[in-house]
Amino acid sequence: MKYKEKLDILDEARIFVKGGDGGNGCVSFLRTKYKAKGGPNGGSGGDGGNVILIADLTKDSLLDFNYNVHFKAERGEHGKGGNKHGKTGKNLIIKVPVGTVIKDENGLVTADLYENGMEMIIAKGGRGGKGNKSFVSSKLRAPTFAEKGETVDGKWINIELRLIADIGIVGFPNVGKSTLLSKLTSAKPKIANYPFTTLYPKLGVRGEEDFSYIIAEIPGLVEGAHKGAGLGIRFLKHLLRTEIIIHILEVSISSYRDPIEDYKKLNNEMKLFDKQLIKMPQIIALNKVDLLKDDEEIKRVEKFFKEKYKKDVHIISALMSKGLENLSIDVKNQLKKIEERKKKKPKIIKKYIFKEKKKIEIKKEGSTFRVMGNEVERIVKMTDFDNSQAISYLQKRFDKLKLDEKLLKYGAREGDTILICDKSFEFVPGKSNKKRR
Ligand SMILES: Nc1nc2c(ncn2[C@@H]2O[C@H](COP(=O)(O)OP(=O)(O)OP(=O)(O)O)[C@@H](O)[C@H]2O)c(=O)[nH]1
Ligand SMILES: [Mg+2]
Repeated sequence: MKYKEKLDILDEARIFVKGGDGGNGCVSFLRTKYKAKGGPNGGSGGDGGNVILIADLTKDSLLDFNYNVHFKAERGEHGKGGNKHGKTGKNLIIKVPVGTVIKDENGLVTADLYENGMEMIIAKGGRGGKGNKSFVSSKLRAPTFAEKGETVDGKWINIELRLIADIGIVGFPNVGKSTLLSKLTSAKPKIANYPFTTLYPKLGVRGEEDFSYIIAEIPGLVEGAHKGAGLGIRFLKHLLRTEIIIHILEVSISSYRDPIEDYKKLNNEMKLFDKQLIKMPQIIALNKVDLLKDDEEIKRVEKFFKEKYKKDVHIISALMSKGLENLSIDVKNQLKKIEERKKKKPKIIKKYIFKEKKKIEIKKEGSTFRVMGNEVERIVKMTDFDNSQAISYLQKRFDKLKLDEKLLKYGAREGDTILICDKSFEFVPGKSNKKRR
C-alpha cells in the first residue's frame, strides 16, 4: 500500500489557536507567631502565554498543519501567599513559511508575514488576576478578594502560503526545474525521472558575494492546469510575488514534446490564470542539451525566439552544470535593475496589528441590554462574584468606564437587566450602580 500525501492543505490550512488563561490572584494574609491575621500578602497570577506565528526561511510549506492543528499556549501560574506572583505562561511559537498570510472569516487578509523573522501574536494570553495585596488602599486595609485570571477563548483561523521569492522557475513536469534549483542554490529537492516529482513549491536561497535572492520551483503545471489538470494552477499565485520567471524548456529529442509548443502552452496557462503573469520578465532556458548529438535543435529553437519574440535563449544542461554561469549572471543583472528601479519608488510597508475592541458596544436584546467590549468583558470575567468586596470593586471600575451614562443614552431604565459575558446585572443608575442578580 502506498502512502497518499494529502495535497489540499499544503498551502492553505485552518488551525485552532488559544492563548493561555491568566493565573488567579491569591487571597492571603501574613501569619506570624503572635499575629493570627497580619497584612494581606496574596500574590498576583501570571499572564497566560501568547500564540505567535513567526515567518521562518527554513519552512517551505504548511505541511505541518496536516497533522497538528491545535495550538494552545501555557496558562499563567496562580499567585501564592507571601507576595509570590505566579509565573507567566510560555508563549507558543509556530514557525510558518515566509509569505504566510492570515485571513479572517470573510477571507480578507489581516496579516502578511512577508519577511523572514516577522511575527504576529495570533492569540493573546489572558491577564493574570491581581492578588489581594494589590487592592490595599487607605480605605481598604485588608481586602479579602483577589481577581480571577482572565480566561480566553480559542478561535479557528485560516492561513495561506503566498511564497515570497525573487525568481520563480516554471516548466512542464520533468524538464529539470528541481535540478536547476539544486545547482543554483543549496536546496535539495527530490529529483527523479518521472513527472510530478515535486508536489509543492520548493525554495532555495542563492547567495553571491554581494547579492542574494530566493528562487522558487513552481511545480505541477501542465496543459489544462487552469481547468484543474496536473496539480492545477493553485501554485501560480506564488509567481505573482516574484520579480522574474525562469521558464525551462526541454529539448525535443528525449521526449514527446516540442520546446516551442511547450512555451506557448505554458504561457497560455499563465495568461488564463492572470494576465499580469505574462507581462513579467521571463528568462528562457533550453535544458538537457547534453542529450543532443548536434546543434540542429538548438538552432531551431534560437531562431524561433529571435524571430518571434526578439529573445535570447540560454542553452543549458542543468545536470552537467553547463550554461548556468551565464544564466545566473543574466538573472542577477536583471534583478539588480529591478531593485534600482524600486529604490526610486517610495516603499510602502503595510503593518498589521490585531486591534482590541476597546470601545463599549451596547445592544438591546428584547428587554435586556447586552454590553460588549474587551475591557468591560475582561473585568467581569476576572471578578470573584462570591465576594462582596470584589463586586464593589467591579462597580467602581464600571463607573470609570462611564457605563451608566452609556446605558442611559441607549434607553436603559432602572430595573432593566444588563448582560455582560454570562453575568446579569440589575440597572440602578446613579449610585454606584448595578447589582448582580
Ligand atoms: N540529461 C539530462 N537530464 C537532466 C537534466 N536536467 C534534469 N535532468 C533529469 O531529468 C529528470 C527530471 O528532473 P527534475 O529536476 O526532477 O525535473 P522537474 O522539472 O523538477 O520535475 P517535476 O518536479 O516532476 O516537475 C531527472 O531524471 C534529471 O536527472 C539535464 O540537463 N540533462
Ligand atoms: Mg521538481
